Amino acid sequence: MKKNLVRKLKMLPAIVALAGGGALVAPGTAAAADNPYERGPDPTEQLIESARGPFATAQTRVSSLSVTGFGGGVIYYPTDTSQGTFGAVAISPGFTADWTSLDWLGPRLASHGFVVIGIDTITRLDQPDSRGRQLLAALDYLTQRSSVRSRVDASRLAVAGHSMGGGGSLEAAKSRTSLKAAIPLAPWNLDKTWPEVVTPTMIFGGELDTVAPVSTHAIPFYNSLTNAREKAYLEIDNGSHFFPNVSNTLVAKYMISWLKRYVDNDTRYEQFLCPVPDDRGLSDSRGTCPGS
Ligand code: 9J3
Ligand code: ZN
Repeated sequence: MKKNLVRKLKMLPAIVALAGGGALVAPGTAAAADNPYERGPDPTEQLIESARGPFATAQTRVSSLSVTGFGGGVIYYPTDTSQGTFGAVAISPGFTADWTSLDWLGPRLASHGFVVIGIDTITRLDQPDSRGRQLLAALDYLTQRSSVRSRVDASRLAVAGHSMGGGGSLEAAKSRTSLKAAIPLAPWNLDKTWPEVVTPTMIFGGELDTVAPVSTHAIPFYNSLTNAREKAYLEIDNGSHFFPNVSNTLVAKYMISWLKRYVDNDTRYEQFLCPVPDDRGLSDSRGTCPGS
């Protein structure tokens, strides 16, 4: 189910105004260079949709035996040390799953200039509140004790997760308001109301999810984020509960954009987030962009 044309028509006046002339400022030059957290080249749609971003990456396994508060996992990081530190994101899988269920996201996000820690949970049956605490424990491990701690900016951290891990990412943002971004994917939680979250939050739902139906999970969660500084809801057309478990260009391009915009304060990515995305492949999209 689509709803694209209306938005394109709404943008017509802006297109006409641009075509009508006047000097246009080249994007991403002077103002962007003032941002110390900006990493990588001026983005294009092609860049954020491609299988890999501009940074070479490496990965290192974290044994469950070497950590407390979460179940270990895998760290993915840009190998470049010439540009200062990077922001970071911790990602939790869903009920009964482990990190391998989401591991396509590791190199994909890291290659755009983020340190990623994909976690295994202590047990596969851990509930969302526990997954939220484990995401925070993983971020603390990453920034304080891990072998890549010197590569990470501990003041610019984010969380994400699938299903109960997505519910966990809301729990984490609720309890640690300093987080810069949260991205629940097909989130599942018994708590339906998230007014405590102030972190910019982008929720992905699957249109046909029968495990965490958007009507009782993602959409009420989105609606309840009344105090989030920014929020968005993107619904994968025909998506099942398991859309995050295989490489998905829409998930990647908007996760990258949200992390860039709110972890790196990189306004060069605003163009992909506002107006609210209307790609083919989205059955619904909502957000706090002006006019949305
Ligand atoms: O993490 C998930 O996939 C949660 C969905 C689920 O199985 O909830 C029912 C207990
Ligand atoms: Zn609540």
